[in-house]
Amino acid sequence: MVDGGRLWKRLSELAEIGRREEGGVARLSFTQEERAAKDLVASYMGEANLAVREDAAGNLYGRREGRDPEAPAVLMGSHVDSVLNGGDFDGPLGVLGGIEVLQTMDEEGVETERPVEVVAFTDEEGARFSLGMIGSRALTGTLSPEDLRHEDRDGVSIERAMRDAGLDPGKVGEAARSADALAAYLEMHIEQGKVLEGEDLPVGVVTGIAGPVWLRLLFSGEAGHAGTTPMGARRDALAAAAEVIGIVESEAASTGSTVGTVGQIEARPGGINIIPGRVELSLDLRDIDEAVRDRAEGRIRELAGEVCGRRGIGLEFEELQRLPPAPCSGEIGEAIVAACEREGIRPYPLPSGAGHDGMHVAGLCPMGMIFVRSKDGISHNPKEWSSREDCEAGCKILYLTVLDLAKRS
Ligand code: HGY
Ligand code: MN
Ligand code: MN
Repeated sequence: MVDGGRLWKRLSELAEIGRREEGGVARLSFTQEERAAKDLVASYMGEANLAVREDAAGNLYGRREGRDPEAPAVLMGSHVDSVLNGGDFDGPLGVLGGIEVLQTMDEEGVETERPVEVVAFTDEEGARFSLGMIGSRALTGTLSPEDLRHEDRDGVSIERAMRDAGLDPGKVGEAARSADALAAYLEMHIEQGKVLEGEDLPVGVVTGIAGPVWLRLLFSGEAGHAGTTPMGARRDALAAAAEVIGIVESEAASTGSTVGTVGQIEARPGGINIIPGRVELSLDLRDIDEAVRDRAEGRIRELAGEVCGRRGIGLEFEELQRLPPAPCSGEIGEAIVAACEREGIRPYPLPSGAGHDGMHVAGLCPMGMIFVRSKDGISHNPKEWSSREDCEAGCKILYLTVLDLAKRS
């Protein structure tokens, strides 16, 4: 069965790539840290006797053949890029867990009908270019030329970053695979919430993934002298933005299921004695129910327009990404439930508030996810942590589920 010690050792090794003083990790896409992480993962894939390849989008695959090399493959995956100061488990657990499953199969001489693969997707987080899931978009043939024009804070586009990383952005189409290449996609991931901890369960069965809308709000007022401009004569872009941030929080909270976050804010010119003339905000709005999310978005747009109208502030919305919620496959969910029951773990279904590559892969083949308990539900934070026992439990469920799916003809 899977070797939890080897999985834990590899998690610890990978976590040191991109380690920051504050204790978190920073492995942004198409940086040397992500490259180093993929090189280390490729070495683990070699130790598992997998056929290793990297596609035109930088997705790193390891493949183990089954009896029928033409059969659609069972694919496991996740990512090794991180957010700006992220934790050790978000992404790596799914990639290293998949390698552990395949290495165990190899060591135990397990024969499957289907080929089984594991992939480390390029740029799941979107931390650098505010797009995200670049690798799984490429896999599903949905990465567009305008997507590649997204820029990071230094004005470097995805296109340029790919070239600097030795990739040819004009060839990302070659990373696309057809629907008959894959039979199922399965991702093990940390829950990044508190539900499993509340249920005192090590793992859970994901029912669906909430759909995110990412927007950029641009407020334009008038820069002015902080000392000589009466309060009634200002067009303060930051004061308007502050009101809108409060609206985001109250409108999201009002539905009972929507989450709304303003994670980035930039005020210009940024002087202590200058009334801000321009402000840029990010908005991340999500719900497992698309209609509820879109109604909340409509209210936020309407109320923000009223605030800015009253204050004489210009307001523009720029859409960065919009994804529908992605339901998980019932058939794969049943296979995960059967694996939990076999391991004596109460099967517990729960939705994912976080986005994952499976949202895109679900467009190609049935998709399923296994969650592993997160301590205090913390993630995207150096304090992100899951126990070795829970990581091993999740990997056992992944192994049994993949074995079930891969033995089917
Ligand atoms: O943003 C997310 O939900 C994921 O962590 N990329
Ligand atoms: Mn993740
Ligand atoms: Mn994440």
